[in-house]
Amino acid sequence: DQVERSLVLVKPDGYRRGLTGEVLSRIEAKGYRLAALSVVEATPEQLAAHYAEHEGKPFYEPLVEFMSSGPLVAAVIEGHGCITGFRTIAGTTDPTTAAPGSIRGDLARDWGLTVQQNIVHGSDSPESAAREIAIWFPNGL
Ligand code: DAT
Ligand code: MG
Repeated sequence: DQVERSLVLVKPDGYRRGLTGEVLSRIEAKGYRLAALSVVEATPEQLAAHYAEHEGKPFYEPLVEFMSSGPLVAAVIEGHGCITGFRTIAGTTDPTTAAPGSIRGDLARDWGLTVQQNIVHGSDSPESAAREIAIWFPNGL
């Protein structure tokens, strides 16, 4: 299996709701390998770096606050096409319209908050994956 790596987060809502196993199970069932796995409380520096592209947007501050609201799980997954593949099994950003069968479509909903609590993050490109893996696994894999 040609190695492509993606950075996956089980966000604080997913961790709090006990959905970490469900998310990891779907990743493994799809055929991707877990290369690294960690439960962490995100630092402000990590979140500023991770979400730099969203700084200044109306949901940025609530997003960082939400991501600081409890432990999250950081994972590096491996497998051919896993960057696009994970985003496909995650579903689209808005959980209300995310497809049934996807993580967000099956397990998340809109809570009427400024920020979407949509259980998971997945890198959106090889460049993002490399950048994000360095943020969450600064000591390497
Ligand atoms: P994704 O997580 O699908 O890659 P993104 O990178 O555009 O989406 O945004 C990062 C997170 O910010 C997303 O998971 C939830 C939140 N978010 C994005 N757009 C939003 C919006 N319009 N309203 C509320 N929250 C939003
Ligand atoms: Mg994104």
